[in-house]
Amino acid sequence: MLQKKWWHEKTAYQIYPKSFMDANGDGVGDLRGIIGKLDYLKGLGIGIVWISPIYQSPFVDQGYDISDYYAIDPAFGTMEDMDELLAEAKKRGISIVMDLVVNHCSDKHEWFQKAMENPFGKYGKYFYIREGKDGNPPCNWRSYFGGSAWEKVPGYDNLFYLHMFAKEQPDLNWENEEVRQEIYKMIRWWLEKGIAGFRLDAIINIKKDLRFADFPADREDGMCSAGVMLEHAQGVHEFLQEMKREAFAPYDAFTIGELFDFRIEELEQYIGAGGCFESIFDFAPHVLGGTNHGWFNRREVTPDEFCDAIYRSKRVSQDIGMMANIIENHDEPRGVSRYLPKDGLHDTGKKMLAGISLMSFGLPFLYQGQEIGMTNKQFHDIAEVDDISTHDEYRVALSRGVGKEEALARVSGMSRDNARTPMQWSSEVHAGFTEGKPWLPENENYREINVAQQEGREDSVLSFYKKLIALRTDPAYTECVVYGKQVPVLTELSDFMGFLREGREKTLLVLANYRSMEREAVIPQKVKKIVMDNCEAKDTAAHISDAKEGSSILMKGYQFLVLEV
Ligand code: TEU
Repeated sequence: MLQKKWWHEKTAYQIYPKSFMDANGDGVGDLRGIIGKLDYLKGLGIGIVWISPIYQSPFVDQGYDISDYYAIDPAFGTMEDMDELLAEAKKRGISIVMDLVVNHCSDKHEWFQKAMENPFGKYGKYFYIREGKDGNPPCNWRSYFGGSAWEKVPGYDNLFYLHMFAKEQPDLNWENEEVRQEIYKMIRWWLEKGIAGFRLDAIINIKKDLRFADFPADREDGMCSAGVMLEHAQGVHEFLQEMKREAFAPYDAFTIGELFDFRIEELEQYIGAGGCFESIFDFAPHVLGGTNHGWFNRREVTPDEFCDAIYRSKRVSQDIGMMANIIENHDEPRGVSRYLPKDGLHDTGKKMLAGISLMSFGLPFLYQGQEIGMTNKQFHDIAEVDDISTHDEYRVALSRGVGKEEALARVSGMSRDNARTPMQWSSEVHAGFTEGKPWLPENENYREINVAQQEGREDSVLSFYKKLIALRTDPAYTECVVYGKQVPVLTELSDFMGFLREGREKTLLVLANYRSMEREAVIPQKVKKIVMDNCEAKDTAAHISDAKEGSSILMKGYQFLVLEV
């Protein structure tokens, strides 16, 4: 039995601030834009908002390269705007979560600037600076964004600093007590201000394998992926527990870790009672189909794989803690474009996917635009892409002999820019996002897919999300939807997802037909009531609401049902 937490019953929402709402017409989203949309978020039923980085940044990696942790970047507004946002959110019962990017900072951060002036002084020890091998990097680790994870210290022939991401994102040396204390001080400063907590960026990376030694190469470039190094890094929990003790616990902060490459046997240490975080994102479906070679040779994910990944991760996690369910975020393609077969990419299919995500055990975490069913963007030329990671993956594809057009097609599907196009508020110019020129062009389909067009329409994707979210706080269902055990049923059916949510007093049966074909499903327990139906199938409602144990119901293509049994 999980210990209850204040956030368990909430629904969370991620804002990518550059692309959410632009209030001053400069083409970049801002804090005043967010303030103006708080009523919208409240109307949706959102209780927690995570905002991707809004700190001062040169934007080499869109704000994940921070040059001052105590300043708001002018592109987003001022500290006064931030204070107002916190106050206005509070009035509406919305908790604000910030992004904590402390594996690395920006090369424009004062610490790094001073470290480059004197790599052997105090600030040199804030980073990982090592001797190379005759002018070559100290070891063969590949950075996440391509190329060596080591870059030469300017002015030295054989001295390098470590950057697991871009070379403009030098890794902070967590082994240095002084660095850790600086970070904890900064965390406390923000919590003092009244934010509810943090999303912890790439946090597993803070512990390195301190031998800084080569591993077997996994690509023709002779380098090894960062994940290989992380498998050998020992002791991340000591850092994480210390950070919890010194920074988060005194404020009872909400913390949600972004973890890839962690050992599942250690889940308890992350989110169990006494774990270092409150929650972590469930990326089980997102890592499917990946290889060591890059995006260009990723495989498409089948509905069965998608469903199995969810079952598996719930089986392992639900007695330990609550993970956050996502179908997309600012690093991932749009979930509907990725997890729905082509013939399912319509409102019914989108509602089914929403239902699977929100009715599974976990904290629902929506990404801006997901609630209206925003889709991937069509890229016509690599020059239209902003994302640093997509450019690297494109180069990797070319280097493996893939032609230009084909390379673009292959990396487009995974591009992080799919999720970063402006939020589609209306069918007005630039989707109602800005009166200026958007920093990244909007998706061409904004006239068909936008908030204004869906608000107040009973059958819209947006309305379906609202109903799903409301179910979580409906006194009749909350215990069952939030805490009920998730038990798979009808697992013998392919392209089908069926599970029970067994609450103390109520049980819900969730069924999703992941195909365009009609098909039969055998009802394991007598149906008492239809709670949700994405087809609003009045013609068939009677045969479903009366279904007895062991009887079959006919489900339409991509139909999604929540039945009280
Ligand atoms: O992402 C961490 C991370 O591991 C990603 O690089 C991930 O592997 C990749 O995006 C999958 O496509 C975080 C942030 O979410 C991301 O936006 C940043 O670029 C990165 O950290 C560096 O801060």
